Amino acid sequence: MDVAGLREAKLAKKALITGITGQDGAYLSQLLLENGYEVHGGVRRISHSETVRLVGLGIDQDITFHDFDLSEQNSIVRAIREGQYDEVYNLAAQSFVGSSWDQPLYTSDVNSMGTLRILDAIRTYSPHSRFYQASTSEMYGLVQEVPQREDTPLYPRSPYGVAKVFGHLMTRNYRESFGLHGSSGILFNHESPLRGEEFVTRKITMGLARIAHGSDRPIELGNMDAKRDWGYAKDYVRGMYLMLQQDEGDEYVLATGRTHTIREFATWAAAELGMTLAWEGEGQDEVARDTSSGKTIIKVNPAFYRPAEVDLLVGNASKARDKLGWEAEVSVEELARMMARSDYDAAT
Ligand code: NAP
Ligand code: F7E
Repeated sequence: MDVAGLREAKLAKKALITGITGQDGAYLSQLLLENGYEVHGGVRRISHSETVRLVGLGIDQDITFHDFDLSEQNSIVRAIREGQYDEVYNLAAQSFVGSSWDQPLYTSDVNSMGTLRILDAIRTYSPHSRFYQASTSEMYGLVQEVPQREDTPLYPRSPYGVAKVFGHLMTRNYRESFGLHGSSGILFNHESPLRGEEFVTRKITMGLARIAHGSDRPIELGNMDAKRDWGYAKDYVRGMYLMLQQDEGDEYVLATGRTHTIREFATWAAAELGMTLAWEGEGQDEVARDTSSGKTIIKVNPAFYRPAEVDLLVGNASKARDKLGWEAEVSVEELARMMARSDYDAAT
């Protein structure tokens, strides 16, 4: 039976996605709709992005939206009790690590207690629902092992990371205590043209697009020595979906297994727009210039330094490969070029 037939015969699976207005929410919605799901999304009244990403993918009309806030117990209970979903994907979060030092209480409430509110609503009102928790490589923080695997000790370095550890362990606890089908995806950084503009990759590609269109204003960045394992968000939402199709809930790392500096990412993205970056100087004096125009493209602004850094992340996704058949398909260089091209085209 095709997707339309499934929906008409009311045989389609029903999923709730929290954080549906975000990057991953948009791509996961698209994937679930392609697989014949009835997709519901939790949206807060004060949404930053509203449905702009879903409109961009042309799928906003195919989704049922509900008022939903992770800090509001009633909205969660109502959604879970009335929805009786087959699958619940908890992607909502205060997801920007940098802001988590300025808003530690809010970040903790939303990212940790918000997760517990959903878990407990599922346990009480809809125990058949399968649950996905958006865990993160930020939980490894000051890394205790390289590369990081599911059983690598956790050492978060930000209020964001600490709060996500709570959600991660609570998901494990509800699985072990109450037999809930709960899975945590420990996802390493994943990006796309839909990435939030405050994250370093998108900040770079939007800045490069602006410069390629004639601006003389350099991009200002903080710590450029950090190394990240960057993949493509569309690959990663496929991994989330696969986790909930398994017989049992579990924990899985999703990563590419390669790590790169911010300089490398910027150099690839700039090349896509015809710029060749040469890096000069050190620390706060470091700059990147375009060798043909001589223009300064990137410079350091210490205002973007963080109180504590995560210097190196690189994941080992062999469990996801062996058990889910999952692998990252898009390389970081392709990703950097894709994002730069998308931002350049959008700015014309
Ligand atoms: P994102 O683009 O920042 O989206 C976050 C979503 O959470 C948005 O839809 C936002 O809604 C929603 N949200 C924020 N506060 C909320 C609240 N109090 N109640 C309900 N919804 C709320 O994040 P993403 O990159 O798609 O990431 C998805 C999830 O994966 C997040 O939990 C993130 O922490 C986690 N994660 C991301 C990465 C990554 O590299 N992208 C890696 C590991 C884990 P508004 O539109 O209202 O702002
Ligand atoms: O920073 C450095 C910054 O903000 C990456 C979230 O999706 O992935 C994301 O968190 C690195 C850091 O991502 C700037 O100090 C330098 O070392 O792009 P980011 P993140 O902090 O890794 C994880 C896995 C998540 O779970 C999170 O939700 O880049 N950096 N200069 C900068 N970062 C930003 N944002 N802006 C700068 O100007």
